[in-house]
Amino acid sequence: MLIPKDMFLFKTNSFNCLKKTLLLLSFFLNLTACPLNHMKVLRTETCPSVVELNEKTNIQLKWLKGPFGDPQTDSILFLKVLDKDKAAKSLPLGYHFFIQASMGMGHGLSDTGEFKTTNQNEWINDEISFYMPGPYDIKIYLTDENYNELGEATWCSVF
Ligand SMILES: [Cu+2]
Repeated sequence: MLIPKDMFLFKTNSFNCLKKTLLLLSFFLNLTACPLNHMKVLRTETCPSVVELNEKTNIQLKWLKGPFGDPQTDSILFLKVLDKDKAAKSLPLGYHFFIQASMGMGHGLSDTGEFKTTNQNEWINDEISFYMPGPYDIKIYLTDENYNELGEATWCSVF
């Protein structure tokens, strides 16, 4: 079973990041409403470059295309798996990444696509599509071969 524990908790690991987050929070709070608990979700207009999934795993993130707020246009997300010291590492065969996104008005993604890998280190999902532009809480999570959740990261993104 997939249990989205700590689903909305984003782990900030530096004071600067926290400061930036709070600044952005206060600036955008009344302009755009992100759906979830504002104090726990990193607010950024762009995707963070590295997020922590669990105590042993970070992932480097990069949108190769998008994100586009248009269900007709696929967005492409690249992931690279890093260890706790941010050095590249490979995951066991059978592990999977998934993406979820939610908007305050109560909908998710138009298409979650599928993360694919050939080396268990770099993954790409070229079929992600969003229904519309605006503020989203975006979550990436990792499971083992039996779909037990092993870690996750959530951030808020406005596009
Ligand atoms: Cu919407």
